[in-house]
Amino acid sequence: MSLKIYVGGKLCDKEDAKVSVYDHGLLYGDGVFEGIRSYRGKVFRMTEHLDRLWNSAKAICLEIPISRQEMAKAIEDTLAVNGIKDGYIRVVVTRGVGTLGLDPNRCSNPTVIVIADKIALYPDELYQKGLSLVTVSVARMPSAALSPRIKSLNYLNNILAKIEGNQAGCIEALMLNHKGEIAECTGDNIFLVRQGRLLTPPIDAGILEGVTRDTVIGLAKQLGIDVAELPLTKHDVYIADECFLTGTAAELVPVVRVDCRTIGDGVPGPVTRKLTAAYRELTQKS
Ligand code: PXG
Repeated sequence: MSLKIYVGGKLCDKEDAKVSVYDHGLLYGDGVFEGIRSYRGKVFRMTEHLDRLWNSAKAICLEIPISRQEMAKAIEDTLAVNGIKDGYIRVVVTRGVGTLGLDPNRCSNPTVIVIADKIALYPDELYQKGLSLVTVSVARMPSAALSPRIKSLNYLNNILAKIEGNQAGCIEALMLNHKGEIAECTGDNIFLVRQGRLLTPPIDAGILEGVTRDTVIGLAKQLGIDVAELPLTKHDVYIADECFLTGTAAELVPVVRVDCRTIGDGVPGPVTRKLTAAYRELTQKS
């Protein structure tokens, strides 16, 4: 049976789920999106993802044509009709069909799309052994140009960094901000552990406010782990005892090498393992 996709209020077959070539989401990357997980048939952190989607839309003056309740229902219906329990949900709101000019005022209706699919997980080996990162020359977009807090359809900044990372043989790449501080990876936030303390760049380092990041900070506090959001440099990464990444799809992934330096003992550390276990428990019970 073909996957059903929600497009503009209707569930249609995957083969028929199409947008116009005049949609400004395609022509200019003008739109916003979310990547959400469901565990055991329940959407994880629905409110937080919808809040971020609405905030991203507000920042680009895009009015989402349905209510939050309707969006939540569209997500739940799309999961249910496809019989997906543990899955990945992509919500996209584009500016809609317009003319060939940039002007969003020439677009009629924003298009709402909900895709629910199986989740493509990183191989289990990566969670056991940890991954290698490389710092790339592509800087994260400065907020004065385009705020990284907006989860927009324009991901070329991250894609260029990903390409550079791939060329260096890494599946994730570490991006710095225009000041040379640690920002985030192309699709994940970064955490360090130093002397038992959890460190992560603050939002004003120019990063996406990751939902997983927030969840992990909350879990760490519950577990009595000291957390600080501080400007960090590459040097802080190199001398960290532990390093891991967070993201909706990846959850927590240990990092054991950065720029050919071994991080800590070169294996996933105790704080990373403890937080990973706590995160998995939370996804299974909430
Ligand atoms: N930083 C960036 C730049 C991201 O795009 C995260 C951090 C992690 O945020 P969450 O809320 O997921 O904890 C993201 C989000 C994918 C995919 O298909 C993932 C993201 C973006 C685009 C695609 O895996 N990650």
